[in-house]
Amino acid sequence: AAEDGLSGWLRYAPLSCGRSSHLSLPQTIVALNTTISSPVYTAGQELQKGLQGIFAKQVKISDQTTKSSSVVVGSLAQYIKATGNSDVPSLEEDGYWLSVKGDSVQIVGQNERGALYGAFEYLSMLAQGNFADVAKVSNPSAPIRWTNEWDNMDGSIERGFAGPSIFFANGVVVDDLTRVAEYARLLASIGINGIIINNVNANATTLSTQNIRGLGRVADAMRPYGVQIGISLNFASPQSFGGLSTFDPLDASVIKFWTDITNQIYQQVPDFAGYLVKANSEGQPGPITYNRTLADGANLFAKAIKPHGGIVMFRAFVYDQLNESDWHADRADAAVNYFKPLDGEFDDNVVVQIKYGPIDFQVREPASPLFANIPKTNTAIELQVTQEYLGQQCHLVYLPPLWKTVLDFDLKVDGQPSLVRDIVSGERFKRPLGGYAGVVNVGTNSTWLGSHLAMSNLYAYGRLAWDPTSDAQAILQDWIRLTFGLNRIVVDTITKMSMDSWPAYENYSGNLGIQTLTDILYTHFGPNPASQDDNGWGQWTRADHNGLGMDRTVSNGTGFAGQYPAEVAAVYESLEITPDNLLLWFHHVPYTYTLHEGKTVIQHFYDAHYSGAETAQTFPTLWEGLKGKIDDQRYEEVLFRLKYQAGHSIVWRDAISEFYFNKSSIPDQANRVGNH
Ligand code: GCW
Repeated sequence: AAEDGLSGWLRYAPLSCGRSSHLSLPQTIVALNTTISSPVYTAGQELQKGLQGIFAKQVKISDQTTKSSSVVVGSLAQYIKATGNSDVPSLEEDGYWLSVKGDSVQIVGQNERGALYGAFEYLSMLAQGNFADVAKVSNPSAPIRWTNEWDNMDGSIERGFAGPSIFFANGVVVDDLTRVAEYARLLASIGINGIIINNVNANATTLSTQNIRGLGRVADAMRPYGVQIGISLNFASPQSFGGLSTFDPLDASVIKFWTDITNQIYQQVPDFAGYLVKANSEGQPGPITYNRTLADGANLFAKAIKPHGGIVMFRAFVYDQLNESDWHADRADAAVNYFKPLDGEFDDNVVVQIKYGPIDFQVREPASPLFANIPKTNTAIELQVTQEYLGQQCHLVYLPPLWKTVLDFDLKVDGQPSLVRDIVSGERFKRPLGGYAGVVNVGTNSTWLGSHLAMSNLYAYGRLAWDPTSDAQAILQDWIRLTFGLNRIVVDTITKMSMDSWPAYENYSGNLGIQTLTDILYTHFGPNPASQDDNGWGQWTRADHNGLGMDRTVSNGTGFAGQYPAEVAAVYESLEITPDNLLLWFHHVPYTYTLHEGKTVIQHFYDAHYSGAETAQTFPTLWEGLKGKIDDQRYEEVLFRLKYQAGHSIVWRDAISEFYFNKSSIPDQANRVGNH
């Protein structure tokens, strides 16, 4: 059963008989590339494994096309060569065409990676008991669909909740890369094409000769799945690691250092994807040390890597410590202040990687206004699969509904429709590059993320990066069927819990846009509303005896609302029309302020906390309805976590309610708070 965890949603569990008995399945698998590390070869193996697992049917693999009853998989070029048939719809990079007519199946990728994606799609249909004929083209929304792993060279993982690294231990790349290949398999099955394998708080020793050779081995393990690797860089490496006297990005010796390192990497990893850089942020070194701009810093790497075809993901998460006594100071302003003046100065192989909200992966944030402010720059959105502020995998929180509040948000740049998802795809501003970075932080735990149910977030991350218009619940249900089987009660129960989970977490943590209210100083886990204020981190709530919230208006506050295009800014500037769920993000109001929903702010806090905790109480009971309908091991492991969540939600409820009762001295109309 431990294997069940490792294979995630790629279990290929047997279908109950009735469903497939009359089915005619392909008799042969024709994989149009026999080279062992090629994605098309992998696709052939995967199809064989899938047909064996789902239908107990042994199917031969051949490289010769046959006339009938076969599944043919290959790139467009291989397909045309082998069949002479060029009648395939046009495809974009990494896209595929899937044609199923009974036992005659064609899977043609624009490239080999696309062919593998098509094979996974076909297997996903079969595993879900979907035997319909189809003829469909599927293209990704954006070229960059990467994960970021915050793995340290010593094997620990920053904000990782599933044990130590699968990549590194004791300062070097591990010897046994079995788990790395298995991870690549999962990633490929959801269309992920790149991975940054070390922490953005990067250690220069990743660049040692031994480790660069290690990168070669990691790339070899992931290449059969079409997953290209990249690394995070420490900006000061020329000095701290290379022994130079400087790391000034315009210095000739520094440029040579990075050019040499890049050449060494490409010798080991010819298809290396690129670099990720966190500079001048949270104590990390960067170009500003030398009075150079962030664009100078990004372009340093861009120029070194350009001849090899690589790209640079440059993080927009740059901010400074601030003084809370200044009512105009605002960390949320930082990204636009730093990056807007640089629009147009980044090389064309630089992508600015922007966290979804202006602060830091909170339970609710408005879309980062930076997406609207750098139209001459490639951008990507950074999402977090690892639940840093959202219960750290001890709580079930299905995240796509949260992500969609940002991806589907219309920033109305120049009065034109400007959905965030169309900005990061490159479409809105006609940019050549763009896409998605998801911080995942898988570990050696046999569930990958530390929790079986958390895997829906990883699955959905890939599916949304491929097609952000797809429905969060539909994606979830694909994942449930693939992971736990087709039983209707199982599907309905996990759907209900998951779809209820983010609203519940928001209810029992931070409401109305006040941020998560978790401890922000150390653990980022559990309630600690006081920790937001009285420090320089700038995640302030400004709660006092009369009211709370950050005044971010232009007229009276930090001016942040004015960073949005006019139509959006007008909404956030106005206390009257700001949506309730972002009220306290944009405005400082008394506890007695009446929301659109009719309650006061303080009563909403009380009610939401009781209602959120009540929802979490339903999870273990709902789950108990699945006993015997799924295997005991996963049943017990999930139940354990859901019980913890149910209890912890009460801790949250009481801590937050009492905190604001003590601040405000306003009684709860339902008499639940402050009565002990
Ligand atoms: O919120 C902070 C996290 C850090 C993280 C940082 C970042 C990797 O607490 O752990 O560092 O964000 O995103 O760079």
